[in-house]
Amino acid sequence: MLKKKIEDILNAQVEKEGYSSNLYLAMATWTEANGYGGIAKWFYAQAEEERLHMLKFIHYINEKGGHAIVPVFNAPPKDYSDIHTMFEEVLKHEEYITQSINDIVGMAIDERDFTTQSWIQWFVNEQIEEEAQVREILDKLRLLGKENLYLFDRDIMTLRAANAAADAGE
Ligand code: OFO
Repeated sequence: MLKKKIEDILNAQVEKEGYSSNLYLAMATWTEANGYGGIAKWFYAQAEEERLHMLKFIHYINEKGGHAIVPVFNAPPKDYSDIHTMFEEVLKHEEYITQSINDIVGMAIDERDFTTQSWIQWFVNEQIEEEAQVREILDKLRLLGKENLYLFDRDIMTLRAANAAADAGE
């Protein structure tokens, strides 16, 4: 059985993961509508991943005897100035998510909830990878400059596939 405090912080994370999914979906549709089909694919895939993260939290809360709540989500921004700024916002958002995952770890330790502490480690590692991937994208964007995004748009999914293969130890 989850302590109420733990159930509440996990439910707050359900909202954050769902908002992340909607944020990346908004970025996907903006990039698709503005001619960046490759970058849009990256964001659609990312939106899907975040939805799976949300579901992981929902299932864990329910399996542990709590009640996962589907919250109201704030609408993400619909317009973005450019691709560089967009990925800077992604990094800022992921850093915020990392902080909230760390807060869950901290509370699980304080409450001596060793099951949640162990379960949440998957997300601790996931955040390391997600932040690293976005930093890599930002490094590439800095190298390319603002005008030259054709190749980046073509290659961004290759970068994602390479990261996935590295994670799988291929
Ligand atoms: Fe962006 O990662 Fe979920 O947790």
